[in-house]
Amino acid sequence: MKQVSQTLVSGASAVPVSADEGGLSLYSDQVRSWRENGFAFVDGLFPTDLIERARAECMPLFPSPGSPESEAVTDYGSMGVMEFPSPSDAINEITLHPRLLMAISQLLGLRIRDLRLTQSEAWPKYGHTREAESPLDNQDQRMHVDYPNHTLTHPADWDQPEAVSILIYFDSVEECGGATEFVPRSGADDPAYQGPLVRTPGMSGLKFLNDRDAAEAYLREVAPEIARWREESLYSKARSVRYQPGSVLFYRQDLWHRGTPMRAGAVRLLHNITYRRADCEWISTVHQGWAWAMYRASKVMVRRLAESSVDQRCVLGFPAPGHAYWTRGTLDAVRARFESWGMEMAPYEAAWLDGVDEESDVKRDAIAVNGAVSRDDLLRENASLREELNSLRRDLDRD
Ligand SMILES: O=C(O)CCC(=O)C(=O)O
Ligand SMILES: [Fe+2]
Repeated sequence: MKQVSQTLVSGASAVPVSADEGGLSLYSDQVRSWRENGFAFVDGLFPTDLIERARAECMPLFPSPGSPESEAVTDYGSMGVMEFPSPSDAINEITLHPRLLMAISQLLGLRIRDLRLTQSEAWPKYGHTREAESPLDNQDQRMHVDYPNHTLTHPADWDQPEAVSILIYFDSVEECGGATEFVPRSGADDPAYQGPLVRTPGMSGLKFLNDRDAAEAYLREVAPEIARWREESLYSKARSVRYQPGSVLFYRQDLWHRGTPMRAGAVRLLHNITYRRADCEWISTVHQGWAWAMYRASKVMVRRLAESSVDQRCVLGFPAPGHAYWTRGTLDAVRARFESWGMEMAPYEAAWLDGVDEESDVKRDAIAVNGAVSRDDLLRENASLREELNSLRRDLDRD
């Protein structure tokens, strides 16, 4: 069978910072590719030195490739070390980078302040010299979708995307191997994407297995139809990313994809990020929650929050200027908490003053209540008109 999976997709350049594109990050064909085919693979979104800095800050905190400690790493993740807010300033900067936020805002068609961060973790994947010993090994992943451990529900209809999943690479595929594979959605009739997306290990009564060979052998035994469909509609349609330092794969929680084996002795740093729509509360925050880090001696979270822009704070759940949370009391209290860290309260003050000048909340409430009263009146009037009509009909019948 022809393995289309060998097709490497190269990154298409993001909108350069200097270009006069109204501050956008992605071109419209990249947005269209994400919305229709489920992915956009982009280079040049971040400054090169930021990517280099992130790698340099992260790698000393992880086992070196080839070491016995690295051989023992067989699963996803950084064991909490590089979750947001992480000890790497560059990783935190990438997580909240204005160019990234703009790209996500374009993909979801929402204002940046209507996005929420739910995941940010950088982690190393090591190429091992030995074969996978466990069916849970992460080296050669089974084809999967990410939603089952991100949302309490199932992704909404394809045209109503709720979240953007992101992989950022810091190395090159030539050096490391381990190109992520994904299955582009070819249209509304693509057999790979006829929902519900439950024909995968860990779902609908199937055992959870991570390793591709183990997972597919198990499916061939207990659910041969599913195994056949996965072979024909997923694996044989997969494409791989020709990643370079700074490449970004924008995908979705309902896009089929998988990690593939690394070159023995190599290490690849990957940064997973997820943003959701603010109103999709069923998509959980994967980590501890941002406030939990406030007590760390490094003050990494306090500093990050104080120095962030209004939009960056919003994506962490901090109330936007004009939000009902802000009162004279909360403005003063939040200022007292963060003033020595340099938090700029002017935008919140200004919006609050504007709100006080315009119609007050009390007045707005009164209008809403009056609206409801007149709706009731209309219903009553309708009922009495109906009654009148019926009585006229009765009179006519009698005549
Ligand atoms: O390792 C990879 O290339 C893909 C990782 C992945 O699928 C995931 O983190 O959900
Ligand atoms: Fe995944």
